Amino acid sequence: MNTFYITTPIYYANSLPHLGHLYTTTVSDVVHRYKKQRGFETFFLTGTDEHGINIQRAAEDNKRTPQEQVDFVAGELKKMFADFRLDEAGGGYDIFMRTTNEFHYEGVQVFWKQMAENSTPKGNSTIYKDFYKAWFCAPCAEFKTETEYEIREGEEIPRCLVHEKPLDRVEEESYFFRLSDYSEILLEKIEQNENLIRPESRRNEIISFIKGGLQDLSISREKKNVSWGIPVPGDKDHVMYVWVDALSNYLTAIGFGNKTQENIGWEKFWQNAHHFVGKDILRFHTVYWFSFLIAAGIELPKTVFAHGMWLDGDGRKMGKTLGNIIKPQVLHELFQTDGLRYFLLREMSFGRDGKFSYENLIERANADLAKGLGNLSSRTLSMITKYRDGLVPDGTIHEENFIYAKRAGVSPDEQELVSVLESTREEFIREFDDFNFGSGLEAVWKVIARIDKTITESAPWNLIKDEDQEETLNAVLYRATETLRWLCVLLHPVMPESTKNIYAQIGLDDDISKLDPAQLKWGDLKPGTKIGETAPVFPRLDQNKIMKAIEEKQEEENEAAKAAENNYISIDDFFKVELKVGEVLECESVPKSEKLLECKVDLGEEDPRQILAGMAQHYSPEDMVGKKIVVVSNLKPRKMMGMESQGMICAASVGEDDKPVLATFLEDVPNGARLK
Ligand code: ME8
Repeated sequence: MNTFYITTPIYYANSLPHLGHLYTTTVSDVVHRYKKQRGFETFFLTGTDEHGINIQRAAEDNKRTPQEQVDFVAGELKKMFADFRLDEAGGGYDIFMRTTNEFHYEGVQVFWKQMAENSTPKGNSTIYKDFYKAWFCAPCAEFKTETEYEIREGEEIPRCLVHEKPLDRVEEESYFFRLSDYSEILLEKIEQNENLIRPESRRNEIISFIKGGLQDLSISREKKNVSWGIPVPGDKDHVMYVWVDALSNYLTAIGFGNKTQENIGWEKFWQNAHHFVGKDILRFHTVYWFSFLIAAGIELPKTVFAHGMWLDGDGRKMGKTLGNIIKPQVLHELFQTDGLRYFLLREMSFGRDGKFSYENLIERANADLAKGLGNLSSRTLSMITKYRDGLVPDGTIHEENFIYAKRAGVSPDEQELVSVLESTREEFIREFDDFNFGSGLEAVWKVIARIDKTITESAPWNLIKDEDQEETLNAVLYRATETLRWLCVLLHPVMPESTKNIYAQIGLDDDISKLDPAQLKWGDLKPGTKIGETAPVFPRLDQNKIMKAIEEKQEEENEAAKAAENNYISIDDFFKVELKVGEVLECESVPKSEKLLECKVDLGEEDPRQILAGMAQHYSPEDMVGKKIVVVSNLKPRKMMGMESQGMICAASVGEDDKPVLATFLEDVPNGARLK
């Protein structure tokens, strides 16, 4: 069986996912499902890029450890993928790769060693150690040359032209990859194979970049400066440059250099590997990645396809830097997943930039889906229910009835439609094989329009009244239903749920995800098939209502942002803290501790709680007993001096020595009452 390996970038675990991440993963998912239908043994990778200074800083900003930071973002991304059925359970990716996986550490080290052991095409050592002085942009994860930064008036530290943030000065020992020795071989490989880098315009950019001259690349950082990374083999003072670590994930995930993933069989998939990336990271995926692979003696992937960027209404790249992102949660709450998938593939020509607008999304969903495919499906199937007792009729028109068919504007020759469908299928396959999704879909929608037109013009609601038109009506209904079956198979990778739904409504129950469009045969829909229960598949979207909901969400967010700026918390945040009235039943000093008192506190629960309080210098155990106090009752239990504390007693902290003054009540209150 032929294999097909498709990858998305692994996304940085420093910030929350947005439409851009959803986009690349959705398109890859479509290709993955399409190739599966075509009979390929597929493997689909997505995941998170979890090392480097970027992540380390995000963790510091968020007061998390780096591990907590990457766990958090990986969790959010997985949730998003599950929402859009891009995860394993939804039939999507085969692996959610994380570069903090143990097996990745192993594999990358093997990869590094393999590069280091070989010499360059010019016979030099591939990796060497030197001293490095340069400006580094953490958000770009890239060293910057003079043309890539600016020094503003009155400032000494240059700023990156992309992010306009001050750069980091790096002056340290570093391992270098001898990239300058790879120009010729890179050009040769890229020029020989026009599919290696796509689209052509991007390929040309990379060719001129290489022709402009390549400089050796620093591929490590001193551990004392960047601690969150994978160690360089044999040198514990250095960690790998994050891009060496990140790019190698495409190999380690499928078993290169490690036992854990070995059974996937990396060589079998690697021989037909395709990387889908945004144009922002094409240079890394071609110039650097190709050179690393050549150095390690590993074949290049078959294609690196750089798609364009989603832009906001002002034509600016949507992303975390500008903060002008479209949130996947909003899309998930307000739109149907299949409608969004269709829009993403149809609206933006793969390889070019596209402007995102909710209005366009709504318009497409209404015009192409609700009124287009959805309407075709519901009108056809409901006519079968109404006029033919829910049984798909035989569509043959006998010669003696040709005359009636012609009179109704229906061609007696079924073959005309069959050949249109067959050539549409060829076109669709050609375009999808070539990753031109928009054109493939456009071809299909022409067929939808054609069938719609036949129905409207032949007016089955009139044909039913005319006995002579029985066969004409049967033909119209059969042809529409059989076409619908073809459309379901063709469109399945793009709209997996809705096509399954329509397919079941036609009354068919085979697994559509395994039907190869190339094998579709006209007539396989048997007359007499009992159609299933019919229901609308694509809802009509109310633009005003949706835009209002989006505005409201935006307002909520703005308010939350304002509150955060003022250090306010929301009422929901406050209610996360459970404050309760407690009564101290017993109290003792904790041996060997100057500060701690061990209290048994009644919170109105079955058993009193053991709570440790750092008050021994100001309250004696006798002072405490019998007091009504305020307790944080849902604080995670923690250990102090080897004893567990199951809550926290609230007190004001007064004066220079932070003297605790217990919070208590003027009136009698029952134990366990909640403070609000
Ligand atoms: O670059 N439009 O991660 P990243 C379309 N960790 N796609 C967009 C987009 C937009 N406006 N913004 C982002 C990294 N993307 C590295 C990759 S791979 C070994 C390491 C998508 O979180 C697009 O696929 O910055 C882009 O290339 C990727 O997100 C960048 O994700």
